[in-house]
Amino acid sequence: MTEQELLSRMEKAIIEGNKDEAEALAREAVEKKLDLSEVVEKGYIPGIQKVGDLWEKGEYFLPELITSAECMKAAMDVLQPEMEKAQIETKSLGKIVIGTVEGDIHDIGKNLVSSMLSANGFEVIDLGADVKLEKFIEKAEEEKADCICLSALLTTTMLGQKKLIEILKEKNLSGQYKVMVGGAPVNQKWSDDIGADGYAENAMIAVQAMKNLLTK
Ligand code: B12
Repeated sequence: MTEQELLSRMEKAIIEGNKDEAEALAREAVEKKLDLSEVVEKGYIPGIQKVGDLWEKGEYFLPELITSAECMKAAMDVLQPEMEKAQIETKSLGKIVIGTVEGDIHDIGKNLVSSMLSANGFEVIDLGADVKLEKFIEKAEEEKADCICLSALLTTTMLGQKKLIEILKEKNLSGQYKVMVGGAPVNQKWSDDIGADGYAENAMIAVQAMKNLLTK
């Protein structure tokens, strides 16, 4: 199978909700020593994006979404440890606390950002999804983190990103931690309006944006 065929089958496995296939293809990519970041970016992500489109068109319903999300997770469970192993032992580029804000259980995109950052030399503390705003700050304090990364996929939970920046101000902690925001409804304008330090539209761009942010 060529690399291109493998990538197309990955996309198809996510769209069709074939968990065994999604997982087996991830193992195959590892065995073939492919560039795993590229595999995620060009194989699995287009799959879940297609699922999103089908849902928006009303062709897919919640059960399909959940199944596809599970497939994505199964593939990432294989790929993430390998991506971390492959990372050359270097000094950590910075400590990041990441999570999806409270009220929001979407974690596929956040997991990708988390994997990419950790595969590229950042130390990542992933708090999961539906994380209380205070918890982000507590963890950042405890770990002496450099940056707090907030994911939000709902227009309602985006407000949590704004709120966290306000809480940091109230606690006189602005400046102590950089704040990076992301998620499908988030954009550069929103990031600027709420006073975040950084925004990235996808996981690959997030790595570069984080490097720029923490070396400024
Ligand atoms: C999969 C999915 C689900 C799955 C989530 C599974 C999981 N474990 O995550 C399930 C089925 C559980 C789900 C549930 C719901 N969902 Co939903 N879901 C989606 C869907 C189809 C895809 C999201 C996704 O994973 N995309 C793929 C990833 C790779 O992309 P991403 O998340 O955008 O992440 C990338 C970037 O945004 C960025 N990024 C993400 N986070 C961060 C963070 C930082 C710091 C940075 C820098 C970058 C970054 O990098 C990522 C990787 O490249 C979207 C549709 C869409 N088009 O987005 C709807 C969508 C987000 N869901 C929606 C809704 C309404 C819901 C529900 C309320 C449905 C319901 N009625 O119950 C519930 C939410 C419950 C809750 N409280 O959270 C709406 C939101 C509408 C809105 N405007 O608020 C959407 C847009 C669908 C729609 N068009 O109606 N959902």
